[in-house]
Amino acid sequence: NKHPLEHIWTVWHWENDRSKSWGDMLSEVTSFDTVEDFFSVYYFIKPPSDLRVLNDYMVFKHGVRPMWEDIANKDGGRWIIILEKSAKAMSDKLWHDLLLCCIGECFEHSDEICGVVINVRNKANKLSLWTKNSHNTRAVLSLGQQLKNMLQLTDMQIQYQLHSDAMIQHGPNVNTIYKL
Ligand code: M7G
Repeated sequence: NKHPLEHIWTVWHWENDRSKSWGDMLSEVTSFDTVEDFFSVYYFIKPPSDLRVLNDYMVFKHGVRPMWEDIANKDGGRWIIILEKSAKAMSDKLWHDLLLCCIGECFEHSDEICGVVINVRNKANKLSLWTKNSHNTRAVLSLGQQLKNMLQLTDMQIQYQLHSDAMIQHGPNVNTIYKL
């Protein structure tokens, strides 16, 4: 017997292709709802350190598309962890740990979690935890603190940004509303 998870999770992959719009670069890979199926997917896909630049993985609760526009995300935001490229193993480890914390429902306020994203980029990778309602300050700050504790990010600063700001501001200029 497989061990059921609280939620069904869907894995998405995004790969840059200049001929397409952002949404068309996104593809749904698979879904899982047991611990065993999670690990089959996890070991089947490449670790973030083997992905080419301008690739992303997204793992979201079933029914939530990994985009700002989804009804579950539109009033939300994300906690972002910047991962230096020099620390390759770090990206893989934190990606693994954050996934396990999410699918294993280790977080308090886990109902506020929409999903997890890793962006592989030239200068640095970005790992983020997407939350549903940015006005739920208590849950947002609690999730940020738990993220720091569970992933042992004592020396690293994490930042919370609103998707509504990311939609209109770009790249490094997106407003940060909380830092921990
Ligand atoms: P990014 O991939 O989140 O980060 O956003 P990056 O700047 O480190 O590459 C890059 C660009 O992708 C944005 O400026 C948008 O044009 C597009 N994009 C990213 N996301 C997450 C979305 C989204 O959810 N919806 C839409 N429409 N575009 C997005």
